[in-house]
Order: sequence, then structure tokens, then C-alpha cells
Amino acid sequence: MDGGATAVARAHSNIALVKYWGKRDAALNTPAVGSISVTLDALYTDTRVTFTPGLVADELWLAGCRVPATRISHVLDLVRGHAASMGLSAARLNAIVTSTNNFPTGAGLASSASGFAALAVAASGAAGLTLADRELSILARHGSGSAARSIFGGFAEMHAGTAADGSDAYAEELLDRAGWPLAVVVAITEHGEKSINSTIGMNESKASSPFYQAWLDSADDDLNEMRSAIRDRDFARLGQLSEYNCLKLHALMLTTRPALIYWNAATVAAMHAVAGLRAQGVPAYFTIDAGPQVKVLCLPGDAAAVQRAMVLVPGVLEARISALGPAACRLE
Ligand code: 2P0
Repeated sequence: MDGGATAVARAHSNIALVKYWGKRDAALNTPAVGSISVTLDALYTDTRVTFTPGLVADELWLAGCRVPATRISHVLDLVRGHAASMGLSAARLNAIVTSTNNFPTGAGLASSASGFAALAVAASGAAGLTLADRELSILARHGSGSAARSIFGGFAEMHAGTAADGSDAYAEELLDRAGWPLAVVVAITEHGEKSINSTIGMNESKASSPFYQAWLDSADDDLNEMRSAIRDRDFARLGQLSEYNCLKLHALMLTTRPALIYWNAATVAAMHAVAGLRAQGVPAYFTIDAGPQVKVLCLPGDAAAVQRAMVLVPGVLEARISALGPAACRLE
């Protein structure tokens, strides 16, 4: 077959320092605000896509179990559309997709970010397409907004964009991981599926929180400040702004009706423990997504001390150290 019918890709998870919450256009899955993230070396998804003659529907296998393929079929349809315009045979074929995470799925560790980034790279590769990073980022965005950032390593910025067709809503690299090697300690406070899906939560925040407009209005200030903290390699500024933006997001979530309460007791205890580390002179700052896990930003030389402090927090089940990760890439 033209270009090869199979491809395997690896993409790493990411954690936003300035966060995405809310959609500009639900059908195109464009974000209402831009975001800035770091890609994580320790958490990744490997995905194999094989366009297969005679297959009646797309199949998705996650860690060996067959699961519904609706969300990935949307991304595969876009790949088939590109393939059709290039006269490639994948345009007419369904695909078998097998995917594994090296971390627990659905526990607030951004499996959709690494998952849809890996899918975008593997599916376009298997179809025989050669897409630029920007096009891969847009393709990944259609699967999950945060996935657009996982195409890139190091520090990435997602642009909200203004175009009606979503063509300017993509991520790009701000700085590679060698440019400022930071560490992230991921403190796990709960295994298992998170309670409220992000897409549903975002729509409820937009519909009901009196803070939603303030969230939109203040996003550019945070993005501008974060860009300059990264440019100046100012860790205290990056950390303080990450905590502030995270708490602003959770204020929005808490004032959504019904309330989106993603924290558990250990989440809050871990936040206090991070402040305790700072009081002892260790520069460390937390950030928390739509789940109960706490990610602690620190300098690589402090990562072991931060990990020790996190596992002592009542309710923290484990703490993993991650360096910043590389861009998504093809393995085969
Ligand atoms: C982020 N989150 O910037 C924010 C912070 C969670 C909190 O992006 O609806 O799974 O699939 O585009 O990407 C989680 O949302 O949402 C997310 P969809 P996604 O990382």
C-alpha cells in the first residue's frame, strides 16, 4: 500500500501551567483561552494504527481491552479526508488502533492529551500523509484540546485562535526541554476514573459560573506573564503564576452549578505540604487539573526531596518524578 498501512507513535502527557477550560467552538473543539504547558517525560502513550482492508468499523483496543471507538473515529475521519485529497488508499479503510499508557488511565493524568497526540501522529503516518507539526497539533486538538500541546516537547503554547474554521487554534513549542530543565513530581492521591468528564465540566462552567467571564478576560495577562517567566528562566515567577492560575481555574470549577469539586483531602494536604517546603527554602509550586492528583514543579536537584515530602502526606499513594519530555514521534 502507498506509504505503509501501519505506524506506531509515542506521545507524552503534559501539564498546563496556564490552563485551558472552556470552548470557543464545540464542533471544532477550539479553546476559549490559550494555554501554556510542560510535556512530561515519565508519562506517555504508545499507539499503533493499522488501516485494514475488509474491516467494517474502526476498532480501539486500550491496554488489551476493546472499547468504543467514537472519539477516535472522528480523528480518523479527518485523516481519511486528508488521504482522499491525496488519492491515498487509507481514505477508504477502517483502522485497528491499539494503545497503551505507562500510567493509570482516567485518573487526572492527562491520558487524553498523550493519547490523541499519539493517535494523530500514528494515524497520519499509517495513512501515508506527511503533516507539519502545526497540522498534527490541529488534528490532535479535534480529539482533545490538551492533546494539541503534546505534539511538542519542553514548553508549549496553545493558541485560542480567532478563525471560524479553527485553522489558527494550534500549539507550538516555546522552548525545548534542554532550554530549561525543570522537574515535576506527580503525587497520586487516588487511583481509578475521575468523576466528571472535562468536556461536560467546561460546558457547565460556561453556562453557570459567574466567574467564567472573568476567567476569559484575565487569560491573556497570565499567558503574557508566563511567556516572560519562561523567557527569563524566572522559576519563582513561573511557580507563583502556576499556582495562581490553577487556583483561579478551581475557583471557576467550584462556582459551577452543580459544583465541580475535583479535590480530595489528600489534594488539599499536598498543597499545604508544598507551602511547607517553600517555608524550608525549597522552591516548589503545585498545579492541579480536573482530578485529585497534585503536580509539583521544582528544580531537578530538589526533586528527590519533594518526592520524599509528598509521600509523607496522608493520603498520597505514590509520587513519581518526571523530567520534561520530548515531542511526539513515530517509533515505527
Ligand atoms: C489543561 N484541562 O489545560 C486543562 C486544565 C484540565 C484542567 O485540558 O474537552 O481533556 O477533550 O478538549 O483536553 C482537560 O481537558 O478537554 C484539560 P477536551 P481535555 O490541561
